[in-house]
Amino acid sequence: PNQAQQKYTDDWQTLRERPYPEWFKEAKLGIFIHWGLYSVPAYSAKNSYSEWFLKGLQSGDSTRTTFMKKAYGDNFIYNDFAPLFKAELFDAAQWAELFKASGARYVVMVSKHHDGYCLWPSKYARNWNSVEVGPKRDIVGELTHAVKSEGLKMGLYYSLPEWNHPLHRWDTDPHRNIGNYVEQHMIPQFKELVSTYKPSLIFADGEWFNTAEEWHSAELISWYYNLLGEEAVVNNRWGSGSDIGFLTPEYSAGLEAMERPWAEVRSLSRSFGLNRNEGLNDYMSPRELIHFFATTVANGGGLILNVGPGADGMIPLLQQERLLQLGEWLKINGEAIYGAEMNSKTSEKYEAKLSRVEANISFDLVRDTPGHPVKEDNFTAVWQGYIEPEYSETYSFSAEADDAIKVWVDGKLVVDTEADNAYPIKL
Ligand code: FUL
Repeated sequence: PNQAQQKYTDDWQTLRERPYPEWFKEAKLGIFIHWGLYSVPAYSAKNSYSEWFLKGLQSGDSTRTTFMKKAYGDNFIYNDFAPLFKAELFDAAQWAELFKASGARYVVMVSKHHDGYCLWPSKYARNWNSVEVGPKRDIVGELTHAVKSEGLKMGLYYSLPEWNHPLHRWDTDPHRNIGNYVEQHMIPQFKELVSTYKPSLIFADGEWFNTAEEWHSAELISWYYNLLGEEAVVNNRWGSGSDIGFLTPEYSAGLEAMERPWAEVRSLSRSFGLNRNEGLNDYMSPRELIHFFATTVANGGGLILNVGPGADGMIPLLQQERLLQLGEWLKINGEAIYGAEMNSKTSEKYEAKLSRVEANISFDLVRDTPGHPVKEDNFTAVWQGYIEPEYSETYSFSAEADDAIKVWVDGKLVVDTEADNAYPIKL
């Protein structure tokens, strides 16, 4: 390896100071994919993660165990899902085309979730990977190729721990010494994955119970940075003490400016893996999705919006539709979204844009507390300035899913989301 490739060592300070790549800061929207053996039962209680199906069986969660018996019989075990995960409709090019049309600039695929099943032919997961059992295809490879062909960046999610690995049964004893597991299994597997597919982004996960030191995180991150160069970016889930990478709030109740680049992670519903126990009402409406996305960007962040395909490889049509709706919105509003400064406070951003405006503009946000719609003064603002004829601009600001937005120009109500459901807000 030449000197450039050796630029980083496991010194945390240098790793933390490394700049975030421009592509990531500008991207704003990424697509997460949770797809694996858990997509076969695709079932859990509402408000719980279907990709935690194995964990549910291990801990005797009644929704999952009851469903398992009812649908598959008494002697069926989690491993029996592998041959049923056929991916017969999986078309990587179609997925990539959809992701591109959503306006996303990158994709993050779960390459291995906490159940340890790999979507690439890992030699460290014999008979527990998608080439040997299940689809008989290299899913990570196919999707990486298709996503790059669409001009998007490809990222990979990788679960550091596994619930059922013989060297470290995370389900029963998470706090045990994880040294053997990490050194003999996780590090070689991580390096196999990353050196084969060279993802532009790594989303580590499952770090909760152990320190960055125990996970050898600095070693892995520096190795990755040296391999990929400037475009590489990592998230923040590398164990206590790591304090590195873009922040990844998950199903946040309130979004706000943060001290580092960040991306909210969530799906359109309450589960990342497909949960067939959810109904239409559990999914965000197009309006909620757009509000939510605009809020993340207005607060200096981004969104990694998840899809949960079925075991056959089809992305549910409702999810496809939402992605396309967001894409349509971004076609018009993208200018105000992509490249918006990260971490700036909402108000600062408005001021910058509105300095070119000639009109009295006031935004009112009406928070719809059940039964008592209240106007929140916090969110009301009036600007005066000078505007060109034909001037049009798009704004994003903090709002919650049920809020109503009204915009007045020179005292005239021009947008009322309650009344006309209008997107984008154009003046
Ligand atoms: C969490 C995981 O436990 C969830 O299953 C999901 O993968 C989410 C993105 O990260 O921590």
